[in-house]
Amino acid sequence: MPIYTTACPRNCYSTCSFKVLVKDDKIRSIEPHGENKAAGEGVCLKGLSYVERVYSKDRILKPLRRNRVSNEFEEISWNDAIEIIAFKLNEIREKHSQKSVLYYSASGTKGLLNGVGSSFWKMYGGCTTTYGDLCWSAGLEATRLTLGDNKHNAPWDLENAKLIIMWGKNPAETNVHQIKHIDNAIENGARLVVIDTRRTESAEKADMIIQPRPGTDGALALAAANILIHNDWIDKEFIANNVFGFEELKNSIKDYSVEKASEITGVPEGQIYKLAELIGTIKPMTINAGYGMQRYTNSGQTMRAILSLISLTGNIGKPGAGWMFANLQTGIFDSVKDPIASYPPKNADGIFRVSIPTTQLGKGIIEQTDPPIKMIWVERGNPIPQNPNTNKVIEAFRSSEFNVVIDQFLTDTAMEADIVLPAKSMFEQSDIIGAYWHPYIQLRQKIIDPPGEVKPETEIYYLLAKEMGFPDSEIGENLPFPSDETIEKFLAKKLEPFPELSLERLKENPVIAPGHEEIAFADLKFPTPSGKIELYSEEANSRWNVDSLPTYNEPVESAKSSKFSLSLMTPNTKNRIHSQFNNLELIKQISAKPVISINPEDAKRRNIKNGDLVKVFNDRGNLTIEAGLTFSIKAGAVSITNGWWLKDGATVNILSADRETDMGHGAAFHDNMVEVEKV
Ligand SMILES: Nc1nc2c(c(=O)[nH]1)N[C@H]1C(S)=C(S)[C@@H](COP(=O)(O)OP(=O)(O)OC[C@H]3O[C@@H](n4cnc5c(=O)[nH]c(N)nc54)[C@H](O)[C@@H]3O)O[C@H]1N2
Ligand SMILES: Nc1nc2c(c(=O)[nH]1)N[C@H]1C(S)=C(S)[C@@H](COP(=O)(O)OP(=O)(O)OC[C@H]3O[C@@H](n4cnc5c(=O)[nH]c(N)nc54)[C@H](O)[C@@H]3O)O[C@H]1N2
Ligand SMILES: [Mo]
Repeated sequence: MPIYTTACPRNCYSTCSFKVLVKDDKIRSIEPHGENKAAGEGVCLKGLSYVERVYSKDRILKPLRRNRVSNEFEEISWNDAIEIIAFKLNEIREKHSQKSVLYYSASGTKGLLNGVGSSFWKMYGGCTTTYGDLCWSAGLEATRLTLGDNKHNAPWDLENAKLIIMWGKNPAETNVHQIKHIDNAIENGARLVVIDTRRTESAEKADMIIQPRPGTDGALALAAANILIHNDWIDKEFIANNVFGFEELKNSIKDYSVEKASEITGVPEGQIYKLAELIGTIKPMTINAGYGMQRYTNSGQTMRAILSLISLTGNIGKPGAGWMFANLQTGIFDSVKDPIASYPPKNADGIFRVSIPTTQLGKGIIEQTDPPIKMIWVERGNPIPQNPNTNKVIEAFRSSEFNVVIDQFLTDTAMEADIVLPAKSMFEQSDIIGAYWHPYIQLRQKIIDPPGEVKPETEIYYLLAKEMGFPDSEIGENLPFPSDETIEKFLAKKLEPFPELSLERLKENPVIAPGHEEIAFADLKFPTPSGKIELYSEEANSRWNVDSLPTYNEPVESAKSSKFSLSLMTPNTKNRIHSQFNNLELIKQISAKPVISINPEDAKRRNIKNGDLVKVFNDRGNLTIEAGLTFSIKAGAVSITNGWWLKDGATVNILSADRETDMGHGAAFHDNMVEVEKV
C-alpha cells in the first residue's frame, strides 16, 4: 500500500504530521509520523475521522443553486455555476462598484494557495474585505507591544521548565500533544499551576488550580506583580538591562493589594499570595498563555499584565523560561510581519476596501454604504455560527443580493448562499503549511483526486477569470493553471529562497523552519521602540487608547453592570475544531449533544436539576439546552462549547455581542452575561 506523509491544516496548535495509507485510490488509514518532535504521539480523534470525512455522504460533490423562494438547493453544472457568478460579478461592478463585493475568508484550512483568492479579487478591480480577527489578536498585539515579536521556545523546551503556568489554556482538549511535554516536565520535577475559570482535564496533575471570575485575570496578575516587587522576588539586574517602565509600573500598582484582587477575582487571598511566591521563587518558569482570557473587552491589558510577571522575574530567553502564546516562526513566506497591519483607514481607499470588522460582520455589512454590500463570497469560514452576534450575521447575509459559499458541507453559512461550490479536502490538493505552536514547515500532500466534481479554489478562480475575460497574460501571472504539475511548480517557487526546504524533502518529513530559534529571545533583543521589554508602552496608548501601563478594567458586561447575572464562556472543545467534525458519525458517537455547564449552587437557586432543559437568554437571543451540573465551573459562570450548528440548537453566538477587544480588533466572545431558567 502506498504511504504518504502529510499534515493537518486545521486551525489548531498541534498541526500534526501523519502518514496516510492508500489502497485502490482510497484513503484507508491514518497513522502517526514519528518525525514531529512536538506532536509525536499520533493523531487525535478528529484526525482519525478524516477517513470518514473525505467520503462522507453529506459532502457536497457538485455546485448547488438555491431557490430563494422554496429555499431548496438543486445541483447545477460547473458551466452554469461559473456563468451565473461571472454575470453577477460584472453586473454588480457596473451597477454599483467592485467594492460592493465582500470577500470573506476565515480559518478553515491553512496553506499558501489561500493567497490566490486575493490575486483573483485584485484582477477583478478590488473588493471589500474584513479586518481584525476572531481568535487571538488581543494577545498577539499585547505580546508585540511588550516583547516586540510573537515567538516562543520550541514546544519540547517546556520540559526544561520547573514552573509551568497554564493560564487560560486547556491543552488537554485544544493541544493534546502538549500534555506529553507537560507530563515530562512534571516528571523532571516541575510544578504546574492552572488558571482557568473552569476546572478542566488540563488541571488533573496541577499543584494549584486558580479559578478567577471571568475576565478578571488582569487584577490577579497586577496583584501578583505587586507582591513580587514588594518581596524583592524580582530579577533586578535583568530589569535594569532589559525592561522599560519598571518604576512606572511599580508605582502604578503599589496599591494593588491581595485583598483588592481577591475581591475582584473571587480568588482566595492565600492563593494569590502563593501564586506570586511560586513565580518569585521557582526558576525557570514558562507562562503558557492560552486564548481563553483574551476574549474579553479588557483582554489586551490583561495579557500585558500577565506578561509583566515573566518580565519582572527575567524568565525569558533561556531554556524552560518564557511566554508561550503564539509562535509565528514558521511565517517565513509572509510578506507582512505585523499581523495587525492591514487596518483602516490606511487601506480603506486602496484596491481592497478593508472596512468591515470581522467581529462585527453583520453590522458592518448592513451598515456599509457608498457602496453598499450586494454580494458576499465566503471561503474557509463559517461565520454564521462562529462570528459574534449570529442573528445579525444572518440578517446581513439575507440583506445581500447574491452570496457564494465554498465549503465541503452544507453549513449554516452555506445555507444562506445562492450558489454553493464544493470545496476540496486536505488530501485533494498539495499545499505548504506552517504552524503557530511548533516550528515545522510541512507539505499537505495531494493523495487522492477530488471526489465527484469537486474542484480546488485555485481552479474555481481560474475558471472564473477565464469566464470574466481577464487577459491571459494577467491570469498566467497571478493564478496557477489548475493542474497538479503547475501547483507543485508554484509551491516549489515559494521554497526557492530556502535551500533547506524542497518539495522532495517535505514529501518525506516535516522540516524545521529556516532561522528557527529553539530558545526565543536568547539574544535579549526585543524589537520594541525602546529595544527593551516594554511594561510601559507609548504605542499601547497612541494606537489603542488604553493606558501606557497594564491596568485592570472591569469587562464591559459583568455582574456589576448587567441585569443578567451569569457570565457565559464559550470555549473550544476536544472533538471539534469550531464548527467542523461534529457532523461525522464517529464524532457524534462521543459528543452527542450540547450541554450548559452550571455550578450546582447557581442551579439550586434556579431550581434546576442535572439534565433539565433550560433556557439561556439575554437581550440578543436565547437557546434551549440541557443543563449539566458540575462543581468544576466557578459559581457565577456558565459554559457552552462553541461550534454547534443552528440545527443542534446551541449556536452560542446567538448570545454574544459584537464587541471588540481593547486592542487588536479581536472578538470579546466571553464578555457575555446571560440568565438561565428552567423551561
Ligand atoms: N480540539 C480543538 N483544538 C483546538 C481548537 C478547537 O476548536 N478544538 N481550536 C484551535 C483554535 S483556533 C484556538 S484559538 C485554540 C484555543 O485554545 P485555548 O488556548 O485552550 O483557548 P480556549 O479554548 O478559547 O480557552 C481556554 C480556557 O480558557 C478558559 N477561560 C475562559 N475565560 C477565562 C478567564 O476569564 N480567565 C481564565 N483564566 N480562563 C478563562 C476556558 O474555561 C477554557 O478552558 O485551540 C485550537 N485547538
Ligand atoms: N463564541 C465563540 N465563538 C468563537 C470562538 C469562541 O471561543 N467562542 N472561537 C473563535 C475562534 S478562536 C476561531 S479561530 C473561529 C473559527 O471560525 P471559522 O474559521 O469560521 O470556523 P470553522 O468552524 O473552522 O469553519 C471553517 C469552515 O471552512 C470549511 N473548510 C475546511 N477546509 C476548507 C477548504 O479547503 N476550502 C474551503 N473553501 N472551505 C474549507 C469547513 O468545512 C468549515 O465550514 O471561531 C471563533 N468563534
Ligand atoms: Mo482560534
